[in-house]
Amino acid sequence: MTNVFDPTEHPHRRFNPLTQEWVLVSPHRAKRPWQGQEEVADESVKPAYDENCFLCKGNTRINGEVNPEYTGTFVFTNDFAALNKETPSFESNDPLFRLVSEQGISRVICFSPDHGRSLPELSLSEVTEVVKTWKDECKELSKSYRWVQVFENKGAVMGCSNPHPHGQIWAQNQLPTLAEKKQKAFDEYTQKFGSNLLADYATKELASGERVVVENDDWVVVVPYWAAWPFETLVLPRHNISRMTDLTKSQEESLADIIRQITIRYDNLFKCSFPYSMGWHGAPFDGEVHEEWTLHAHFFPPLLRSATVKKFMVGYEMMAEAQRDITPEQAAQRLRDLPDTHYKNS
Ligand code: H2U
Repeated sequence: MTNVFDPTEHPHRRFNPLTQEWVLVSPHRAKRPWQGQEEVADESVKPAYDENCFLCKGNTRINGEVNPEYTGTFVFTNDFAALNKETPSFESNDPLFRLVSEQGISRVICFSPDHGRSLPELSLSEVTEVVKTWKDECKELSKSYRWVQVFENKGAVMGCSNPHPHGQIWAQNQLPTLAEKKQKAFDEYTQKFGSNLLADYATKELASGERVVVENDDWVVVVPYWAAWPFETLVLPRHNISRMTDLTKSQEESLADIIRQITIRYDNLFKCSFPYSMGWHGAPFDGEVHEEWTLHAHFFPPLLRSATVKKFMVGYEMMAEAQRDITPEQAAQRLRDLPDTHYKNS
């Protein structure tokens, strides 16, 4: 080992200013020889309709309700909702046994009636409709709830119970833990530097280009400097937008474009339907302006080396802090170099 620090070679920790947590980066470990399996591309064509799917149009859900013959997106209240608007108020403040009851609502959003095509396989206008539906849901739910969490779990490895393209929308009164952490981080940054943390970050990433994967006029996708998952990305606006409800018509379409660009590259990486958890964070709906907030999305994909070899957040991660081998810069380069056409269409 030389005496001159080389971030592409030497172990180091990087700071995540959003969660205010550190991640250990061990770049030299990515150079280990790989003798695991190399997989063949998944070229399977999934049927557009599955009679056993609870989310397909015209099918009966578990609670006996029949889905309409929908043609675009379709939103319904989760039949096994994690939150309920009728929950009675209650609070217990014993410092070791704190509890506070929560009111809310959980909805499911089907992205398309087509059972077999996920976001990267939908057209630009179909993904634009998904974005519009997210915005409409946020608009409606923000009248009653302070926090609206839009997210998608994709792939069985991420706990997704059904391959039909869908996501979820949960709304609640209290800020969940991660939202609260970000509020604190954004407040502290704005107080200290007089500007917006993620707007400053986007400007610096665009100037360097090192971690940029894709960009268009309104959005940029980067592998964040502090990424914990091997191919984690962060979607950021290039202009100030603090909430999903602020999107203009043209920003809805440019967002759909950037979502297609990143998810197509994800599928192309290991030539499979790339699993991830994705979700949106924007300013709380509390009547305040929140200039410290920037709307953004995280993609957290679990895969490391192939369609089946995933990164495990286990021993050291559970006991100490997140750790990664391939650097964020290497991950960005790999994603950036992939074709922008879905491998099934090329
Ligand atoms: P996930 O696969 O991402 O868990 O989302 C599917 C959701 O759909 C899940 O939360 C709901 C499940 O509760 N669901 C219904 O509400 N009704 C059904 O008939 C099947 C599944």
